Amino acid sequence: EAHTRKELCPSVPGLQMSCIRGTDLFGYIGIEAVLDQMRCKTMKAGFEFNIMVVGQSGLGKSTLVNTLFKSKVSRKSCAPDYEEKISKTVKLHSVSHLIEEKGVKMKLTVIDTPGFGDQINNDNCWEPIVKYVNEQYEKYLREELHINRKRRIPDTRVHCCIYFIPATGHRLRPIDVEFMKRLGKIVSIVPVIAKADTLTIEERQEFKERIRQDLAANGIHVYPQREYDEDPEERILNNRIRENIPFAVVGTDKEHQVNGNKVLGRKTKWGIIEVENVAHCEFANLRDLLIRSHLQDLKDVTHNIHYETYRVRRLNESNLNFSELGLSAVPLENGTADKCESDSHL
Ligand SMILES: Nc1nc2c(ncn2[C@@H]2O[C@H](COP(=O)(O)OP(=O)(O)OP(=O)(O)O)[C@@H](O)[C@H]2O)c(=O)[nH]1
Ligand SMILES: [Mg+2]
Repeated sequence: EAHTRKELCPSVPGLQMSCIRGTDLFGYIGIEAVLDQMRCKTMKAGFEFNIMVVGQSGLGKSTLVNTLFKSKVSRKSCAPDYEEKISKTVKLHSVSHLIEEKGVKMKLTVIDTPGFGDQINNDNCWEPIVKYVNEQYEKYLREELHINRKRRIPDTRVHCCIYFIPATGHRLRPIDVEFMKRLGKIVSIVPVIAKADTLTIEERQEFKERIRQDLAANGIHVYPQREYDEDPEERILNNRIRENIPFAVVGTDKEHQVNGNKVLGRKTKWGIIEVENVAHCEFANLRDLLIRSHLQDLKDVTHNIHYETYRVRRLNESNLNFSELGLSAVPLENGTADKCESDSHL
């Protein structure tokens, strides 16, 4: 009893709660087994991860996504036909794949945005993208508000948007600023310097520094955002990522022999650029952020911050008038989501 700490529960005023630590217990209870139960459930159900790539044509978007997931999850453009070449608008294209690794199933959806920034006049070329992102929130909101809710609402919300900055070595271009300013408010943006093998190490460092200055000067918030760090430990980890952003990446779909090992790389006349070698480029940092350390956080931020902001705005707008939200199972109007070309490879 002497060890039992009594404190007030901050979330419920007046309620007293005692805190009993492991060392104070008479014996083993087995609470920790809940972790195995969660693991089992996640393994059975699998999870969804939706990633969007944005950037001018030919910056290596498809190659990078294929490199990230070590498979052909995004089709590389091979000599687009004339029709495609002169496409006047940004057309969204989503492809889903079921990837399984050690029994864990992930439904990966890659949303490609061909045509972004490819026109002579790029005014408002972000609009179809903003529209798509919001439509996925709207879809989710409608599902949530249904009286008979699905046990698991299909999640098509964009969990992460990789924005490709061309390796010019100068600064951010107006189109980069305009896009990230708008999209940064509704989705988690991870900017990358595309085809970084075209810059020297000094050029790369200076370019990165200038981009960070431009992001700060224009009030652009990219992932991971400082205000959403949950504790000091996470802040230290995320500060390290923030100091390094944007990652200078290189993509490839070819393997080469280096010292007897097969490595993913780009073969040039003067040597092989190994994409996963941190001495060569920052692809590994990007992969670790998106998949190995922050995948769940990206999903949480999407749900708790971006979707929540949308939800609050929508419900305030409609003043809880559910019929206005179209809850009589009316399909979405003007939805690019529904119109958007969608292949499934499940
Ligand atoms: N030097 C260099 N070339 C790359 C890199 N990544 C891709 N490429 C090459 O760039 C060309 C275009 O790559 P894609 O991945 O099709 O580019 P994309 O951005 O998907 O192009 P669109 O689908 O037309 O928008 C291909 O020839 C790739 O081999 C890279 O990191 N460095
Ligand atoms: Mg492509």
